[in-house]
Amino acid sequence: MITLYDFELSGNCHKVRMMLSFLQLEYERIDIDLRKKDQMKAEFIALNRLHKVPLLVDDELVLRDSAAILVYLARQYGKTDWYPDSPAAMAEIQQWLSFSVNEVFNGLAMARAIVIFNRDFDPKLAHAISDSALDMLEFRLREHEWLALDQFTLADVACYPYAALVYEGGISLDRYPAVRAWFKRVEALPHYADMPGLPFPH
Ligand SMILES: N[C@@H](CCC(=O)N[C@@H](CS)C(=O)NCC(=O)O)C(=O)O
Repeated sequence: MITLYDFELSGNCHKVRMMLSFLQLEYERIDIDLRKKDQMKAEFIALNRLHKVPLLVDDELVLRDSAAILVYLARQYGKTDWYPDSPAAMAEIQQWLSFSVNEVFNGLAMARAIVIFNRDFDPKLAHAISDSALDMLEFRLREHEWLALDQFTLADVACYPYAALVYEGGISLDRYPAVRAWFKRVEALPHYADMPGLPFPH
């Protein structure tokens, strides 16, 4: 039995919701409303001392961190080609998982969080990191359909939500046609899941 501790407006949580939907896995959803500080309640801290969602529980296994959860779901429940065995392929995907928690989170996610959650973060810094993240995505996607390898992988799941939500942070994607075309490819996949703000309003 899978349980997801989830906040509807979180892009990190949405990576996991997308994955569960792609894999057509049933799960129980427990709402952790970050605006009400539910993540600081003792029951939740007992599960994740870092007080962050997403958190996934699968029987005895308790997992925090969206990237770790994506790896687990891909390998435990099929779609191994989304995280293949070859060391080179794993490392290529890992580059993008790292990019998703560095440039994407500190740039694209923060630019949005400043606007929609009133997050205390330097807007100039968030926009500067966003620019370099979007340049990197555009550079890759000008010549390739997907972020890692020649196929859809966990790299795309990990980077899509905050990239496609960044317009909510007041950042225009007009200069990034290859990124917008990639959004369309992700959004056309079977069992793609939406969330408030997604799919991207093309
Ligand atoms: N690297 C983690 C980051 C998780 C994270 O920052 N979660 C945010 C919501 S998007 C959170 O729960 N923040 C609440 C807090 O820090 O108290 C992941 O990818 O899951």
